[in-house]
Formats: sequence, C-alpha cells, structure tokens
Amino acid sequence: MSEAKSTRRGFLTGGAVAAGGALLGAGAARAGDPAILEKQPWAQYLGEGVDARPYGYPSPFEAHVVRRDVPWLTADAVSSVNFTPLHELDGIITPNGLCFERHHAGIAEVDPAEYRLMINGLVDRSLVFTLSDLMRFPRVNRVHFLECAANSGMEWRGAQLNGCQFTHGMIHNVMYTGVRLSDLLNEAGVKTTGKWILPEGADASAMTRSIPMEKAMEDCLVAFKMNGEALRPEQGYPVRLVVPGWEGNMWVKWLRRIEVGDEPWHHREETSKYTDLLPNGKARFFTWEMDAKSVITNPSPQAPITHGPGPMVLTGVAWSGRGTIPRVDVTLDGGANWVEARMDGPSLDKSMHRFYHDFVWDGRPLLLQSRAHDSTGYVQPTKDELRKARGENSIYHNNGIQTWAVNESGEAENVEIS
Ligand SMILES: Nc1nc2c(c(=O)[nH]1)N[C@H]1C(S)=C(S)[C@@H](COP(=O)(O)O)O[C@H]1N2
Ligand SMILES: [Mo]
Repeated sequence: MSEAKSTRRGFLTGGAVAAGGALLGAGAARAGDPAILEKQPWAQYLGEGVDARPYGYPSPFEAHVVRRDVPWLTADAVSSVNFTPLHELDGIITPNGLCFERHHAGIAEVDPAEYRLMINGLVDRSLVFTLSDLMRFPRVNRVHFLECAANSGMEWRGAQLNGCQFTHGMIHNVMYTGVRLSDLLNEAGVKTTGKWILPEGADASAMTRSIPMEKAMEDCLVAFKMNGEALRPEQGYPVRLVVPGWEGNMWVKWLRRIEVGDEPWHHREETSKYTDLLPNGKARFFTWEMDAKSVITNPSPQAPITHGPGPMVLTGVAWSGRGTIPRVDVTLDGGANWVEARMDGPSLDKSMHRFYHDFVWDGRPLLLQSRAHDSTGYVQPTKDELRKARGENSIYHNNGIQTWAVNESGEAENVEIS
C-alpha cells in the first residue's frame, strides 16, 4: 500500500511507463514484449484508401460498444427503450449512434422534402414551415442532456439491473443546432390567451405533451442538428423539440405541429403515465424538471477493474435540470468517508458533467457511491431518503444515490446499503 502510494507520484508526473510497470509488477515482461518489439500485421500491408469509408464507423474492436435493451421490460421493440452504454464513454458528449432510443410507435422515416412544421391555435396567423424555412431563422448551439423520466425506474424497490447502462442509460447529452422556439412563436404571434403549447410528433404514435408557454419562450429549441450533423432518424430526423432540463417525454421527435392553447391538454395525452404516485394515493403532477443525479460509470458491473491494485481512475457523470454541477462527492467505503471528485470538461447549463477520482486501490473491496451537488445548492438524495418522501410505488424521477460493490477481483455489482 505505502509502496503503491510512493510510486503514484512518479506515475502522475510523467513516469507513466516505468511507474505503471513497477506497480503492475509487469515491467520485466513488458521489456521483451513482442507487441512492441515485433512488426505487427497492420504494418505489413497498405491500408484502405480514403475512398473506402465515406462515412466512418468505429473500429471493429469496439463492436461491443452498442446500445442494449432489456427484452423483458416491454412487450415489443416498437414501443420500447434501449440504453446508452455509459460505461464505454468519456467526456460529456454522447456519440450519435449510441444515444438511447425511446419510441412509442417505432422510428418514423421522414422525407425532409415533405417535412412541414405547423404552428396553429391561439396565434395571430397559422404558419407552416418547410425545413429550409426553419433554417432561415437565427441559429443557436446548445449542449443539453435528455433524460427519460423512467431512467432508474426499475431500481425503486431495490438493486435490480447489473450495469450503469441499464440503471442510468436512458440519458444522452448532445450539442444541438437549431432555432429558438420563441422566434417561431413570435413569428406566428401568440395571443395573450395562449398559455400552453401542445407539440405533436409525426410518428404513428402522434406523441403529444403540453408545455407551459413560459418554458416554450424561455429556452426551448427546434433542433435539426445533433453533434454537428443531421439528427438521426432514431432521434427525430429531421426536426425535434429540445426542452432543456425537462423530462425526455416532452422532447417531441419528428415534430410536425405546435398548437397554442389556453390550458394543458392532459385528457389527450400520456401525462397520467408520467406522474409520480405518492404513498397517500395522490400523484405528484408537473414534475418536469429533472433533479440532480450522478452515477459512477467506471468501475461498474459492466466495467470491472481488470488491472489489479495500484493507481486507478474512477469516473462518472452528473447532471441537473436546474443548472450546472459545481461539485460531486465520491465515497469508496459506502459513505463513511466522502471526498470531492475532480470535475473536468465543460460545465454547461443543463448538460452532463464529467468527474474523476484518481486514487490508489489497495485491492480491498469497495462500496462506491457518488453524490451530485447542483448550482442551486440541491444535493442528490439517498434512495432511502427518496422512498421516505415518495414511497415505493413510484416509477419516475428516481435520482437516488447508486451503490456499486467491488470485490477483491475488481468485479462490481449493483447493491443497496442503508
Ligand atoms: N414523436 C415522438 N416523440 C418522442 C417519443 C415518441 O415515442 N414519439 N418518445 C419520448 C420519450 S418518452 C423520450 S424519453 C424521448 C427519447 O428521446 P430519444 O429517443 O432521442 O432518446 O423522446 C420523446 N419524444
Ligand atoms: Mo421517456
């Protein structure tokens, strides 16, 4: 242990190969390592030219890095969900092909030439925009997370799914390019009686959700690009609504119409499914903002420690629908001791944040947890605190602290401690 600590200094100041080797006890083997001494197959032939891959894909060695679903969760794949492989990612941006998908009636394949967006209802003039009409409004770029209100929902009653992909993977964090919804609404001229918008999707589910006018005017976007390229069909190509910080259900994909009204349309929509049932039988309505939350992505059940004791990097993500994440705490011993994690990467409003904890593992079992603090001062609660407030019957808005138990071999498991 003390030896590990003293070598860590060299490791972190640049003697990575020497110190790393010494720590792993593998330095001697590495010295004669054929992987560095011998000419590898890929150095013995000319590679493919630039015309071979007009649209690039990841290395075939990364084929395991995919969205995954849990087949028993839903009756069929058309109205279902898959999960972002958080344990394989780093930084804060989710690559387009790995953004989790949640569809109520499958993926709509919309022809952009036939794409139209209508604004009608309590407006001075109903308008119909083509895609090129939309692109003539001033554009903005914003990075935001989208989290399904059901994320971690399976964990309300106890530890269930073995991997952060499944417990926390109903989230993605993307840079959107689009236009302000307020610009479009102002173009149509919202009447003073217009207090709500009802966005509608062009897919077979014609998904609709009511959103208060204040939010629509404040920061909602009508987006056509994600991470620089056109939205993927799975994410609503060619146009989706972006509702920063609010639950994913409101981010209508394949957006085709926005009706302006004087009250919400709760009788027409799915809202009943997206409320939180309290122990007294009453429901929590209007719980749209996503509370601050975090999860350790590495190590985790799908990403065990494979290098043995010594210096290691623990990492994870944190986010809040109410602002930024100035601080995340991490514990290695189930909450007896907490240390402040190191935040790295952009800290953007209503966006994912990345944290690290660099430490020397002595090879003993760990009980890992992370606890997010957001810019409003709110602190992520424990699962027991959440249950006390909301009971066991909830499904939505579970932002409780996650625990991973790591054993001596470095394998991690989803557990609950109280
Ligand atoms: N048109 C339409 N929009 C939709 C849905 C849908 O089924 N149809 N699903 C909603 C739900 S419940 C969520 S969580 C998000 C998921 O967005 P994603 O597929 O980009 O992850 O889209 C929302 N927008
Ligand atoms: Mo959702």
